[in-house]
Amino acid sequence: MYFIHKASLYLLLSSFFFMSVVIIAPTRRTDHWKASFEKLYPNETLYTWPDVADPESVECALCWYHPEGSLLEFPNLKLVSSMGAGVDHLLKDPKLPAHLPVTRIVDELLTQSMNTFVMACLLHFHRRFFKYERDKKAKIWDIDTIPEIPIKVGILGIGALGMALAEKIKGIGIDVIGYSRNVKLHEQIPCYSGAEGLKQFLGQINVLVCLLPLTRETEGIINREMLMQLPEGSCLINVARGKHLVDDDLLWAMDNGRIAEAYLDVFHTEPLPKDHPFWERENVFISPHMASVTNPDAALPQVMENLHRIKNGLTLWHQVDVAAGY
Ligand code: NDP
Ligand code: OXD
Repeated sequence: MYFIHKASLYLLLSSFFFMSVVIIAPTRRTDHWKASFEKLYPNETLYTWPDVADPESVECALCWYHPEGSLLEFPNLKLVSSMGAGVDHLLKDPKLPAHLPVTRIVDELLTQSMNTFVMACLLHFHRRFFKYERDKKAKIWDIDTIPEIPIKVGILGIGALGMALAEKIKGIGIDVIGYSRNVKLHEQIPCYSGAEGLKQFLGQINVLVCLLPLTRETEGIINREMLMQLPEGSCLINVARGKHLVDDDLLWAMDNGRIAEAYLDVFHTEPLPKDHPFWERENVFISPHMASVTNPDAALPQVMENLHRIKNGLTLWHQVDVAAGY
C-alpha cells in the first residue's frame, strides 16, 4: 500500500504546478520587474508583497530592503535572491531563515553601468569640470591652470564590479590598483590586502573608489584615519553603501583640503535628508543611488536558473557567503 504524506504530496505537486515568485521591495519601483517576468515567464506567477494570494506556492523571494520577518510568511521558500549586487539589506534581517541559500545579481549590464558611472566621476575630477563650471558662472577664461589633474585610482573592494572597472580604467591609460580581503593576483592590476597592504594601497593613490560590500568589517571604513592617508586634494567616489563612509569625517577632510571633491551615490539615509550638509557643498556631487540599476530582463533568468538548480541539486550561481556577509 502506498501512503503519501499530505505535505509531501503538496510539495510534489507544487514543484510541477503552483510554483510562484514573490518580490518584496516596498521602497522600490517594481512594475518593470513584473512586466519583465510576465514577458519571460508567462506561465508562472509573480506576486508583489504584500499582495500574495497563495503564500504556500512561493518558492523564491526577490528582495530589496524587505521588512524584517516578512520571509517567514512563505513556508515553502527555497531561494532568496537580492534584486541587486548587494546583500546587506537581506542579511541584516535577524529572522532570515538560516537554511535558505541567498544569491545576488552579477551581470554584464550592471557592470557596464557601474563602469560608465565611475568613469564619468573620475574623469570629471581629472579634467577639473567642477572648476570650469565655477569659472563659467564667473565668466572666467582660464588657460593657465594645468587642465588635467594627474590621477592614480585605488579601488577599495576589487570584486566582480571593481575588477571589471579597474580593467576599463587601465584600458584608457589611467593607473589603477585594487584592495580586497583575500590576496588577489592580476597580470596588470596590482592588488593589495591585509593591514599593511591597505597602507601601501592608500599611500599611492589620489582617487579612492569604494566598491566594498557593507559588512561588519567594512562599516565606517572610510573615516578620518583612512582619509588622512590620502594626499592633499584627493577625490573620493563612493558607489557602494552610505554606511561605509563617516560623513562628518569627509566634511572634516574637505574642510582641511585633504579631499578636494567627493562623488557620492549612496548615503546613510536614502533619500538624503534635505538638511544634510552634503547638499550645501559645492564640491560634492550627489546622485540618488543610480550608479548601476539592475535590469530585470538580465536578472530574472539568473534567479529562475538558480531555482531550477536548487531543485536539481546543482551548484548555485552567485551564492552569498552568509557568514562573511557578502
Ligand atoms: P563582490 O562581492 O564581487 O566584491 C566585493 C569586493 O570587496 C571583493 O573584492 C572582496 O574581497 C572585497 N571585500 C569584502 N570585504 C572586505 C574587507 N573587509 N576588506 C577588504 N575588502 C573586502 O561585490 P560586487 O563587486 O558585485 O559589488 C560590490 C558592492 O557594490 C555591492 O555590495 C553593493 O553594495 C555595491 N553596489 C552599488 C550599486 C549602486 O548603484 N550604487 C550597484 C551595484 C552594487 P575578496 O575578493 O577577497 O572577496
Ligand atoms: C546593488 C545596488 O546592490 O543597486 O545592486 O546598490
